[in-house]
Amino acid sequence: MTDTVRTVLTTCPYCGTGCGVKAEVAADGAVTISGDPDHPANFGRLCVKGAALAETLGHDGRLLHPEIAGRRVTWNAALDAVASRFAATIAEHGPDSVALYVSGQILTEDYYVANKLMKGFVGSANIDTNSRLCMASSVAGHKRAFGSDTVPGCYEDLDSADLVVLTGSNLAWCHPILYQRIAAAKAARPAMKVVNIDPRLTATDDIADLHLGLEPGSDVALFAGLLAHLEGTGHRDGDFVAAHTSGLDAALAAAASFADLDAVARATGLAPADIATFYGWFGATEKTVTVYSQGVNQSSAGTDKVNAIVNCHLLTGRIGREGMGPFSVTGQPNAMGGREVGGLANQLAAHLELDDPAHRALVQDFWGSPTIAATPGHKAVELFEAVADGRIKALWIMATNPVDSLPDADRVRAALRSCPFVVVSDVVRDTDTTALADVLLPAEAWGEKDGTVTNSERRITRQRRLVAPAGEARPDWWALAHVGRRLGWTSAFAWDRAAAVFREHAALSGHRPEIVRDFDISGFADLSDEDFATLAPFQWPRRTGEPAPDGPKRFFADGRFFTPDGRGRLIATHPRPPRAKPSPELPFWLNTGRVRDQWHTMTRTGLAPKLTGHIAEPFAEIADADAERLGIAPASLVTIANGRAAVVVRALVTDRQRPGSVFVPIHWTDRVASSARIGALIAPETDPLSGQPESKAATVAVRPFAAVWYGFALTRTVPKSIAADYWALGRIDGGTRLELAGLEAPDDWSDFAVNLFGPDVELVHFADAKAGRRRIAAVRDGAVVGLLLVAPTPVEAARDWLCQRFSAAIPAGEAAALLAARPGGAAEDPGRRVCTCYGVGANQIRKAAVRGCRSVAAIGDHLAAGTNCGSCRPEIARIVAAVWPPEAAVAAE
Ligand SMILES: Nc1nc2c(c(=O)[nH]1)N[C@H]1C(S)=C(S)[C@@H](COP(=O)(O)OP(=O)(O)OC[C@H]3O[C@@H](n4cnc5c(=O)[nH]c(N)nc54)[C@H](O)[C@@H]3O)O[C@H]1N2
Ligand SMILES: Nc1nc2c(c(=O)[nH]1)N[C@H]1C(S)=C(S)[C@@H](COP(=O)(O)OP(=O)(O)OC[C@H]3O[C@@H](n4cnc5c(=O)[nH]c(N)nc54)[C@H](O)[C@@H]3O)O[C@H]1N2
Ligand code: SF4
Ligand SMILES: [Mo]
Repeated sequence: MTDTVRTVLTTCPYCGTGCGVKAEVAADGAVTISGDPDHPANFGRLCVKGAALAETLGHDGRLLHPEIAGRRVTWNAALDAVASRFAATIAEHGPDSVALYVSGQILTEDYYVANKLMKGFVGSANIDTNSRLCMASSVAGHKRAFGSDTVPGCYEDLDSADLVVLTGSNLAWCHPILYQRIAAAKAARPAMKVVNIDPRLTATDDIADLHLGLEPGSDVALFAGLLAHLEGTGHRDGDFVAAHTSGLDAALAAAASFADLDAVARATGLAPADIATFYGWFGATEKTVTVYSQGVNQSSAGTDKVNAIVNCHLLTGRIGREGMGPFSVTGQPNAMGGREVGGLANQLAAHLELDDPAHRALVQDFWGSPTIAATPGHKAVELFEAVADGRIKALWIMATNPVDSLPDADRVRAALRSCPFVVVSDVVRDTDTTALADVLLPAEAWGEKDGTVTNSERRITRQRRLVAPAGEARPDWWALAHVGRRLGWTSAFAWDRAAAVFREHAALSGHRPEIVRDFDISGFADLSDEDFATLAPFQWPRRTGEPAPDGPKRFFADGRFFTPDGRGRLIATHPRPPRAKPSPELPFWLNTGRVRDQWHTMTRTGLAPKLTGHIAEPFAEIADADAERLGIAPASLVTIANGRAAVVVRALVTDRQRPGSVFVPIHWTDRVASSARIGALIAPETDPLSGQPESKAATVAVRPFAAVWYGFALTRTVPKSIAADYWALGRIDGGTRLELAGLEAPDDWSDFAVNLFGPDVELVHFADAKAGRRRIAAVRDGAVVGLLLVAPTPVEAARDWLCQRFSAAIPAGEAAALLAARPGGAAEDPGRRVCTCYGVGANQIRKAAVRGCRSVAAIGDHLAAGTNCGSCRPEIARIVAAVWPPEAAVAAE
């Protein structure tokens, strides 16, 4: 052990929970990560992704210096190129011919500068962000209801609620620390209830008292029915509604057709009894929090879904008080910060409105800018359409990977190919998007960058530097500011440090306070550099002269909203099915989303061997009945296709999926799989108000992928090319793991193996009695550098055991034992990795259960599994439940 020399408090760069991280940096540079025990978002806990952050700090794969057309250049040359091309394009074609496409993963300081540059100086609102794919419907819904984009509540409400309704949220995997907070509250107060509304069963159902597996896209009907029910059963808070809201009659009239449970049942596909249970609990429970995420936002009816939920809280006056309220949980670490600086094409900085002349005058006056954008710019999907048809001729993409994450992703790729000038700022050299850049700008990554982010409960926390920037990486705000200076706006972009940008942002939020807005942190406008360095997490607002509050901040308990008449608005919502409809040609719904241990396009989590063990391949969850009907065997491969594109992924046949739907994760890109970019199958259909794409309800056909051979391989180095129709790779300690398959057998397996392992290896073929099976080892200098197992059906092997063995050097003599693909002698196959923290596999958990561990706690005592970050507890619970009927397990808890 090396002595700890420095402790740095910072924030996790993944989900919007915004957990505080304690990084201990040793004298030799080694970094140890743990949760910050004093951070109010997590009180010391971290999920697996946060806990594995140290594994992502290496420089492997990083973009280390600027490049133009693939050649290394100086920062000066790169910035000159960007500025001169933007200037020339603006001069010739006007300000709207250029655009910025940024991300909820840059810091507030970066975002502030990007927005100032485009809206105040270039004079175009053509700046949009991947938050359009993520939070736009919540923003639009909040604004309709509250007159401002305000999240009313805070995390403490999850501790004290008596009913938590989760809708369109796989909280257990996507916000694990918030999920565990609810689980802990429920364990302490078993009367607390949890309802989970999701078309499929997920890990989140582990704590749910009721699962409502509704028809995709039917949330509006469910919540309109709830509104009618609450009104009809006397749950209206008459005083609150009369004094503080508007729109009641219209909202009730729109909901009237769902006053009858059978009508809701028809619209949602749910059993009337389950709907009645949900409505009954909601009506009877004052302290109710409704948590929602992408199952709500990513819909062509996303804004109506949000307002249908918020309506129920306004009607019952359950908002802004302890333990209650609608709660939009944000996805990215700085989704909220981006909204605060006006990162969306239809917003202005500091929660001011682009279409309000007084607001524009306020911001322009503060910036002292020559111009200010007066009309909204293109929202993400339209923005790339404008790139495709040549209206946008110069585009700067920052901290997002649109070639994978936008709908109609192949068209996005084509649009970027055709765009005359593409700049990409990233931390990683090779992504599906950097491949199309004219100019690449290396950004400081997490652990290097310095500034602030805002989490889902409006808490602003510092991200601090713990290690030196890799190569020539610079802050994103710095690159933007230097282009601003080169465009001639020297003093407006003169900052020399993040603290200076933060001060300006804080000052703008309080400029001309007579124009009242929710977001105001002007109390920090004069923060010194030293105070910025030690700034403790705080919740906004924090107005000038306002003392720090004792407890958490909530909005609207006083009934004052930010609408012109100060009233909260109930909105008439209209159920609308998704734009696509299953047809004989495309009979399945395609639902997309996330897995526990990966983050989006895997550029960072994909680097951590620890995180690839949980799920190592792209997959499609498909209902058993559908699989049987289509002749899809478990663990075989399937093609999922529609008129736009096709992917090939592993079939995960399960009883937790709705028949008629498949779920495919969003994480696998062309960097790590042969064909798994699911964004290419999503239609560019958007919500009319928010512009957010319908990423959860495309239609597809599913058919078996007629593989004649399947393979599993381990290699020391990443293969340069892989001659297989299907492949997916994942990093492991000491190498790479590969899943392979082909529609035809290679002519020569030796050639295939050499292609995979490199020309300088010696191949050892082992005989296999069974037809179609092959076992090949690659040996170099007396050590095994590669293993290949081939079979006519999906390869059965103790994969985790093999990966673990491969992490150390293997003498050539052991190749045969390894190629048996199972531990020999007394050793046992641990099975698929379930607990990432302690490396415990499914077989080990099952065995412990068979031997008498009847609960997650007992498994924890026995194997330690589930006792660190806790992210795997729902999966452990399922394994235990399969061995012990639920009643028996509960009785033993
Ligand atoms: N592990 C991990 N965590 C993450 C991320 C990650 O990449 N990996 N990303 C972060 C980001 S940016 C975001 S935005 C969040 C997203 O967090 P979540 O929104 O929780 O995640 P998703 O998996 O996208 O979708 C949630 C659920 O919506 C359901 N759903 C689909 N259609 C409908 C519908 O019509 N109605 C309802 N009620 N539900 C539906 C899906 O089945 C899915 O289980 O996660 C954040 N956290
Ligand atoms: N079908 C479907 N599509 C979806 C979704 C879905 O559920 N289904 N979800 C949508 C949602 S909610 C989201 S948030 C998006 C996410 O989609 P993306 O934003 O495209 O995904 P990321 O992999 O997070 O991309 C971030 C990129 O920024 C780089 N990066 C990381 N840190 C920095 C930094 O500090 N500076 C710079 N310059 N670069 C950095 C990373 O290496 C990576 O290349 O996907 C959306 N697309
Ligand atoms: S829940 Fe996990 S991913 Fe999200 S902020 Fe906390 S540690 Fe990071
Ligand atoms: Mo997101």
